[in-house]
Amino acid sequence: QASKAAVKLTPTKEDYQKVYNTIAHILDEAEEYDDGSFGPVVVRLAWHASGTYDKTTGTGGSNYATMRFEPESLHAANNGLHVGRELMEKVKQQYPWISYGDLWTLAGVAAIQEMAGPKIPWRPGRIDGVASNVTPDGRLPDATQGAQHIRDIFYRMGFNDQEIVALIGAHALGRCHSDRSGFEGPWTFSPTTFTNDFYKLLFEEKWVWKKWSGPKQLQDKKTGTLMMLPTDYVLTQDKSFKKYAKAYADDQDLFFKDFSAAFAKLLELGVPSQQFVASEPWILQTLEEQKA
Ligand code: CCH
Repeated sequence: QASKAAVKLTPTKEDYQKVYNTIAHILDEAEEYDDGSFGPVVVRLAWHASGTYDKTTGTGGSNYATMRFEPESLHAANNGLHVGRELMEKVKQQYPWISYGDLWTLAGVAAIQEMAGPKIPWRPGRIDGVASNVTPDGRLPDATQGAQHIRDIFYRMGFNDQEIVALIGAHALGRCHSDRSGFEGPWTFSPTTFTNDFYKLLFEEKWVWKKWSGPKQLQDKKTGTLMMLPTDYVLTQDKSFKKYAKAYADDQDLFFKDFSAAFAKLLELGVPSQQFVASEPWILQTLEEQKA
């Protein structure tokens, strides 16, 4: 009995690749959901699980997966993420040895890679915390605000302007839901494919304020079907942010490289390095690559 448990105490890279594969298949079982993929909501789960990090106190981040607990699960910023958490519960049942923090961040990696994004280096080592580890409300960005707020929030995590702009490019994926955040609509025409279209559209389209009773958001003048949050639009207005946003609009390879580095860093925030099983992060393979 003891030896059986010991086997699963040291899962290998191959074991995590199996979890990745299970997640990748589940992301696609979404015929009735949004744009046909759970990928975007799972990327958001990984981000909100990690983005609570505060470098000054060393609290928050993906280590303890505290979004499982109230009140963090009920924080307004996390509205709708129960969809992602419930999906991951199915995976957890199949691989009970994985920690929630590892599971959610690995799901973010699988979602980005399976939606044709860059490879995201990742390694396991997060442990499950308890309810008293939950972080206070207000650590995640508020989309109604401006450049100062974005800097306050992301500098607190230890990111610079370039990394901030790269990370927000994840808004190439998914959409806003009026019953979750109050905002409505997708940022791009291909919300289940990872591209640099978010930046291209920011600069190429003319953006006007949407006339509606909901929160202030922008819509593209031409079709009226795409949206930008006030915080997204700031990337074209703030001089330092604009420099990077323009560079990513012009060069998808540069965006992929910088997004990969910043997202990998985000997913490890708050995890004590001695907890990591491997000295260097791993590159896991896409389903497509494994067929070859
Ligand atoms: Fe985001 N995001 N995000 N975001 N986000 C929303 C949806 C997604 C902000 C606000 C919102 C990042 C940064 C920011 C995703 C990934 C990232 C929504 C709509 C709001 C509001 C939620 C809803 O209604 O369902 C703000 C503000 C910032 C920073 O200033 C970063 C960083 C990432 C990841 C690296 C993804 C993906 C979505 C789509 C989710 C879905 O369900 O389709």
